[in-house]
Amino acid sequence: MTRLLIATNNPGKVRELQELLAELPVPLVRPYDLGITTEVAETGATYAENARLKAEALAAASGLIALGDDSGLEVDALGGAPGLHSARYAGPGATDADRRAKLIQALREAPAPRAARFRCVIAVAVPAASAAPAVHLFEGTCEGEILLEERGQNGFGYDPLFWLPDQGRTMAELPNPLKNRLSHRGRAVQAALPWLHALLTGA
Ligand code: ITT
Repeated sequence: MTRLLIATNNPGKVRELQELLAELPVPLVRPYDLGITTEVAETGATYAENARLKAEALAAASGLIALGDDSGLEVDALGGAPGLHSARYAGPGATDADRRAKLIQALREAPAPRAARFRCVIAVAVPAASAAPAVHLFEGTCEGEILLEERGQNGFGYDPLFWLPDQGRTMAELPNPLKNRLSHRGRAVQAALPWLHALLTGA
């Protein structure tokens, strides 16, 4: 049976993608489930290029349709940083908490509201017998502001600092289903779902 490989090693993304893709008619698998330990170097100049690199590498390693996610946080007062480098913002081996601490430090002098947005590009690579895999891209963004103190325990990454003015809460204070509806990743997956359904059902 066809399976869909979630081409990420980030446990927060895995959980959200499992929830967001639950309605698809095929089993979802992680690289870990297949014993695949491929580390993809994120050498692209855009989210789309990095998402494509992840999806293509994991489709090649598994022979399965693979869905890669590249995402990041862009803060206007920092000229769009950490952006494409959001995962590497506090250097190698750093934790989500280290990255949040660095962001608070960088914005210490910046007056509120500190406008920011999360971006996500999802790439789906479909292996082909005698050609390079076909890759399809879907995007989502979510606008907000950066707080200088953490609020909330849900989500992952920069969520406790990402304030949603319309909700009066941070992303880490939202229940999972609401984050999945409003977030950059939720929006990218919503854009991908009709196409994924058609692909996986042969419609
Ligand atoms: P993979 O490449 O294995 O998918 P990664 O963590 O390296 O995992 P990225 O290169 O896309 O993923 O880096 C995204 C960074 O932005 C990372 O530090 C995340 O914690 C953060 N991030 C992405 N989506 C987020 C979300 O929904 N909420 C909070 N932070 C998020």
